[in-house]
Amino acid sequence: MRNLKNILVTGGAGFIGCNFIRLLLEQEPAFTGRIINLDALTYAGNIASLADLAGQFGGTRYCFEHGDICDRGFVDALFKKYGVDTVVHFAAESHVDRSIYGPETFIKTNVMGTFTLLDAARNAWKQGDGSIRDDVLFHHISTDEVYGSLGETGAFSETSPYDPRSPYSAGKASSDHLVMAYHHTYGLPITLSNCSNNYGPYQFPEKLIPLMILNIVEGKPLPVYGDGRNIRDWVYVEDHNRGVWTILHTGVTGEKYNIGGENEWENIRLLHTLIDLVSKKAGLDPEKARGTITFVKDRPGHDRRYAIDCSKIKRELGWTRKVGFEEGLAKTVDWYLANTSWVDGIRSGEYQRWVEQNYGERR
Ligand code: NAD
Ligand code: TDX
Repeated sequence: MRNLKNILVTGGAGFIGCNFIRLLLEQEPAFTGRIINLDALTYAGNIASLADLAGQFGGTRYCFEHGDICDRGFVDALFKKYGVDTVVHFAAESHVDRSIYGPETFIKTNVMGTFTLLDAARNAWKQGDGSIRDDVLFHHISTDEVYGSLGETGAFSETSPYDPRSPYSAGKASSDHLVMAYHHTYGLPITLSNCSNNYGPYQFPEKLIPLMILNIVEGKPLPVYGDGRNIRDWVYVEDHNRGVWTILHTGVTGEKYNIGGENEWENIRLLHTLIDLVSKKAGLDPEKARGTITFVKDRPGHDRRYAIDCSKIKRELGWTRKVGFEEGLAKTVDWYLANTSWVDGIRSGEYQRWVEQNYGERR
């Protein structure tokens, strides 16, 4: 069992990262250490997602550092300033459509940013004899998309070959290889997890589930790519983060673990389920919403099906999912219906203006 004291969480202002920080500070009494949240506050980062926690734990158990993971001097200084012994690396450009429109940022952040963090960790954790401390850990968060696209049957296991097909997944695949290379070449203590599609509170409303929830409420068109029969394996964000926490504690150094929901849905079927749920909760007519479903041009290189075989983490580390899809979707819809100011802040540009006034235009 590792004893984690000073955890550098990168991308902690994003969807999964902010839920991870909440999980540790609010729900894990076993965690008594400190979290340093390093985030560049790109369009996807929202420090408002953690405003209440900053008030409660700020300065002692939670610190926010605004900066770029590609900035080596800045990252080196953070390792020194906080005596970082653990890195949980969420920071990334994460939206496949944006990677098709503009791949360069994806390569910078996802590949060069990961390299910069790995090399800074190697340097900070090096001992006098050149070896690396064994009481430290670099955990890398990755995705099922590195494995490519499945046919009608089968699931990705940890030994499935890598076959990324978008600039996003190619960058994530490169970062996974760098993490493994730093372990094998330099002895950096690492663990790695590849997770399927997450859903839950605080997800930026460009991703399928929050986008559809908000568009249903607002009576806007519901854009379905291609024939709508692509399949994703959905896991509630808290279950993913519990898996990460389990790996941090008990995962074997040098190993990778798949995390998934064992919960496959065709996009179009999921959309009909969301229409029923949102309409019921918001008092809307589901048939009217169904009339706004719009089949649009397909995403180039659109992966047909993802499914994760997560038997390794279940068998070896005892992780299991706690939140069923019906419960998770209901919680998610409730959260978006209740937190309209969080959504409005993003959509109105007000939040971005606030970031620029308070933090300057770093990126
Ligand atoms: P997100 O886009 O919501 O958040 C990413 C965060 O990283 C943001 O806060 C952003 O400001 C920050 N960031 C981006 N570039 C940065 C940089 N150069 N320096 C510092 N911070 C930077 O993403 P997410 O959905 O929370 O995903 C988090 C991680 O999980 C990513 O590595 C992603 O590949 C992986 N992942 C996501 C999913 C999913 O379904 N969302 C599934 C599997 C894996
Ligand atoms: O408007 C839409 N219409 C649509 O049909 C959007 C935004 C998406 N889709 C489809 C594309 C996918 O088949 O829905 C599916 C899910 O799309 P996204 O939410 O963009 O997720 P995906 O491309 O599957 O990638 C996600 O899961 C793996 C995350 O964004 C990644 O960061 C993660 O690694």
